[in-house]
Amino acid sequence: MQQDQGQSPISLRKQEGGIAVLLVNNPPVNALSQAVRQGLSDAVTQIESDDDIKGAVLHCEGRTFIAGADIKELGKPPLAPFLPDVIAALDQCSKPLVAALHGTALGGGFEVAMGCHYRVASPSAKVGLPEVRLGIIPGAGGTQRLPRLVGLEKAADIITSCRQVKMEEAAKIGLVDAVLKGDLLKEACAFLESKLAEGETPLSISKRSVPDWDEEALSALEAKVKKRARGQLSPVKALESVHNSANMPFEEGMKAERAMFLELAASDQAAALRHSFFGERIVAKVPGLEDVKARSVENVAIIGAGTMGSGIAVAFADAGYQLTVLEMSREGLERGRDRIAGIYQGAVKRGKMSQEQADAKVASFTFTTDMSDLNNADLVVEAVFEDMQVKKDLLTNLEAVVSQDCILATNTSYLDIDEMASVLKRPDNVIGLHFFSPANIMKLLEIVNTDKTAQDVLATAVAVGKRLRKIAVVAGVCDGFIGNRIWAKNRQLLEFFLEDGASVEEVDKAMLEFGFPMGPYAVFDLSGLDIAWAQRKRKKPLMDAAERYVDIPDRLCEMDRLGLKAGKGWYRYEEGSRKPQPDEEVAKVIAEERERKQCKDLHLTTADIQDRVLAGMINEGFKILQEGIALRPVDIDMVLLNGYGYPVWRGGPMHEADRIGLDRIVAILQDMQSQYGKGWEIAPALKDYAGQGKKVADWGK
Ligand code: 3H9
Repeated sequence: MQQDQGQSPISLRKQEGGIAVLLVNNPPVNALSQAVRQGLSDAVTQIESDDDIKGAVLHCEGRTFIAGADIKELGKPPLAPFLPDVIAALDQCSKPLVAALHGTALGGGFEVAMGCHYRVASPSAKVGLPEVRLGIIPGAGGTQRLPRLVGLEKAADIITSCRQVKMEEAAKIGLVDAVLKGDLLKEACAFLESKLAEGETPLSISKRSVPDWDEEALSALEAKVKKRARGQLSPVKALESVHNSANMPFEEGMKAERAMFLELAASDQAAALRHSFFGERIVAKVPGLEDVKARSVENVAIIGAGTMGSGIAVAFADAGYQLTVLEMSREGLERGRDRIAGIYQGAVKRGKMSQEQADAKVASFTFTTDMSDLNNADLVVEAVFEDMQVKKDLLTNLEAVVSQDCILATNTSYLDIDEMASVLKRPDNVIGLHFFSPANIMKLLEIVNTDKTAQDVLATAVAVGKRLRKIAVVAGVCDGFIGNRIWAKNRQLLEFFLEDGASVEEVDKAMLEFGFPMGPYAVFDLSGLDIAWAQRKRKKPLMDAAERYVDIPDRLCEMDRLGLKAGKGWYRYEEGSRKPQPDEEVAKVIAEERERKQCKDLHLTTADIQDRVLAGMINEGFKILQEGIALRPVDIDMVLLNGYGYPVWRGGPMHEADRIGLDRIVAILQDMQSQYGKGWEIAPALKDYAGQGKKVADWGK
């Protein structure tokens, strides 16, 4: 018997034996929209009042169990019925309810499951409470029920890490009561039948008490979470709410959780994190490619097995592609193979794979020095030395060997790919795939679309980016594309600060307080100062003589201060230590340069430094948009968040521009322009937008 409730995404179907199936159908991920909440609420009333129903199984159509609240509704005034009340109704239902989980039961979805008396799941299901990642805390009992189910420490870990727990662990720690193979719905009904036959319904989780916990382990976890939060509020608030579960009666803990949830949901941080959530998905949708068919890619070749090439090769292999790695010499190839084996060895050490799996992975690669071995490649990524002629020669040789349809990708981080492709017969097969180091770990991939790149080549790159599970952002050709172009400008600014009176440590402190994981000068030391030095040498002759140039980094390089690897750079490092220590020698070079150039001390405060960094990025962002290098403002944000350590809870510079107001950004930039001169002109589009009272969010509308 079927009792559909009109257009509701919820239906209730009664089966033989008094079992009802409560079905959710709200594609794509069964999010808890108002209609779903209303439907669930009505269904529980019906289950309660219908004497024929002895218990019910809650199941979802489609690829997943409920994946949480509808994120589009968060930040707006909540609409009744509220989720905590709906879950309270499940929790208090006098008839046993079984949540049958498949796919990803996340956030409000898992909170709904914890409102049921039993949770059963298919073996591939995953559960979790990832709300912290959206700048909120679980707001429908997650912080109160989970500790009662698995204890304070595990609850704090699951909630603050946002991780998805697989069934092996979930069953072990009691997140689910049974993992069921075969047809989930059928098995879940059989499970309920057997429980009904036993005649006992367990206490709902809200009625249970929090198990004893290890105070020391909990404090250690809390300290780690607070340190990692770096200015983000939600993890810290989540800990507080989890703690409440042990110190307050359930109802009181729920009230405190709701208050925190509502406050956080309306915060700037949550708005920024929602921007990031949707931004990651928007960048994957490239306008104009809707009807373009991607080419098929299975065989991938990587040329050059240095640090970058090896990381790229592993990224592809981990996504299931068939890999060939080419090096020019046998020695180079051996070193490359060792590097790749080393990456997998690291995974073995971290317990991510067994030795056998690592060995099998390495054995699955073809290593060669013979270019003709690339004749069956669908895609070749070159990661050789950053030199235009070297790359042109390589691509020309390559084109003669590979098939007509083979895509030729370059991993260059700043060279002109239009020029690179100009020597080829089929420049339309060329595209940039700019990975970030370590390429098998970093989320960002810039896909660089040249003037001649064929549409289906671009569509293929986007599809490959998705399969690699990267945040793949399409960019146009210019020096540094999106990310490195903004970063190069920012680097200039960081150097100006030194001439204008700030110390290396003050600049780093300001950026740490902004929320970057490390100070930029400490990062420069970590990656080595020589690459940027080589680039400055390349660019200096092309620079307008009127542009301000800071000689301090060149002087440090000339003094062999090449960063951590040399034991000294912007900081000095004790033997065997990676901890940056301020160095008098650097302070002396800075003082000499200030003296030589007669620089005025601008007495920049931490806030001045932060404002200028942000305004500088926004200005360059507008220039990039005007030139069509980035498709949309959100693409710029996704590059900075995923490749440059920009704090995700800020949402990215273009998002922040609207929070701060373009008028204020223009005012900061006017000061900067008057002090820095040439090269620091305000982007015309930014001026226009500020003048017309428009927002970045209006771009393209
Ligand atoms: C919460 O639950 C708060 C409660 O504690 C308290 C409330 C009072 N809402 O990622 P995909 C869309 S907070 C709205 O490409 P996948 C997504 O935008 C929530 N939309 O698929 C995309 O749309 P489009 C806690 C959502 O298979 C489409 O669905 N939950 C939501 O790679 C497909 O998504 C979470 O944080 C949503 N909740 O991954 C889970 N989820 O096609 C967030 C997805 O137009 N979601 N969409 O671009 C995820 O982590 C992944 O989407 C998931 C599927 C793993 C589920």
